[in-house]
Amino acid sequence: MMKFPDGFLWGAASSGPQMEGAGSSGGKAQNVWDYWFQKESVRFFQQIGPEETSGFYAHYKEDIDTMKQTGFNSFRTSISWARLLPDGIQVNEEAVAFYRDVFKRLDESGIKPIVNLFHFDMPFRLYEKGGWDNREVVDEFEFYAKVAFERFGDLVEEWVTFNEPIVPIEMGYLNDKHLPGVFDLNRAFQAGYHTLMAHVKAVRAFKDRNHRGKIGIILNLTPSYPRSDTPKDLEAAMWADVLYNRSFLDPVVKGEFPEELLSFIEQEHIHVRYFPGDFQLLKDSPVDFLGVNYYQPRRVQAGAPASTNTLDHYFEPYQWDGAKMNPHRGWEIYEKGMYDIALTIRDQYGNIPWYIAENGMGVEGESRFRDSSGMIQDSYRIEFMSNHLKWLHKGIEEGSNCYGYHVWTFIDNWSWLNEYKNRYGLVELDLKTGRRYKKKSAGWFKALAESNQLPDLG
Ligand code: BGP
Repeated sequence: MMKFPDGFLWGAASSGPQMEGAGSSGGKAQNVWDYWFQKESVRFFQQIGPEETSGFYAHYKEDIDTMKQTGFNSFRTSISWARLLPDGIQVNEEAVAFYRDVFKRLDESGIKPIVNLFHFDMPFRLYEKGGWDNREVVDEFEFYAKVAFERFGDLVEEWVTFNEPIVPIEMGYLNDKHLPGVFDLNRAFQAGYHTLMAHVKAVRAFKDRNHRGKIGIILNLTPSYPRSDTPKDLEAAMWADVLYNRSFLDPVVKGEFPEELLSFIEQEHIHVRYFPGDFQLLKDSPVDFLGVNYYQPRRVQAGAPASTNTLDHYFEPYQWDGAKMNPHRGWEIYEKGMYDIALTIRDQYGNIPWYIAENGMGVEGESRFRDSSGMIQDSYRIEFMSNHLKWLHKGIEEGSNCYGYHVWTFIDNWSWLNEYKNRYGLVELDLKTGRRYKKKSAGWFKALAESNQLPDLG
């Protein structure tokens, strides 16, 4: 019997920009995604823009009922900064009323809301000022966080500052998958540093005002596995780990930067502007808990010295022969990675309380798996979750302090540049009608959540 600890959190994660819709109503201002779609819709899969989400803004009552029927005892979403503070000064009371009703209904349904403040959705007016490049945005974020704590603090006990703070940096400053879409290592570090300071200021504001509940952050941790045990490959894995995991993990949990990161900054002649007092603030503001998004590992080998891409000098990806792939997303499925994360947190991060904040499988063309009743038989998704949970369970048995598992996602939702190409939901969204239909995995998840133990594959 794979029983999970009492009170284990079962549920799903989503985000405001990916599920709310109503992008230009309810008083919401534009965020970067609204702006980018308006400017360059060809970049978006099948040119489906951020207005075409699952429409939680209009459907939240029925969606919360469906969550309850699926056995959820918790659900994570994010507040839209551009909806709550359209001009950065005046609070949008329509947004307050909407979020308050959502959080209240969740609570009345026995579903703990876990509320995140930033999920890749920089308000456009701040993007115009330079976004995370600009230190002023740190103060704007602190103000936004304070407004959120004050307006919703009586209904929310679990707060998250950022979801995957490294993603907008990696995708926007070392890639062109988020705006601004440049390759600039110095700007990447500056923007990353400001993101971290925004997190720290929000944690401080929360603690200084003695708000009830806890505050944490959600990081996408990708364990780095070297191609071989040669010193060069081991060093490559170390760099990948330092840059992509420890760059945020160490400061938010331990209050300090990894030494290797500091030597990287020196080696690469990166100049990060900081304020006196920043480092003390960082030291004084560790998180109460950690959310971990786990989808795939990172397989690395020594980099090619002649490469033109700066980071490739340090490590390069390689395709492991034994890899099991999710061909739709192009991501490797490596369930044991979840166990490795569990032990790393136990042994190297003081066994801080943590939970799996996202894990899931995006699949293209799910309609072909419909049975005669019309239900999508997503047995592959059940197998995916089940195999990960077995490894997570082993990590918990061995003492890792994990208290929950959230699947990505509840209802198929809109996804950045991929839109509805890969579907992740336990519940299918009919894009034309907006209607929702449970997939087979929703029934399996209900059995899992209600029994607090791993059911048969079904
Ligand atoms: C995570 C993000 C989510 C979600 C998920 C699936 O990194 O936090 O917002 O999108 O990945 O990825 P994708 O939608 O790109 O397939």
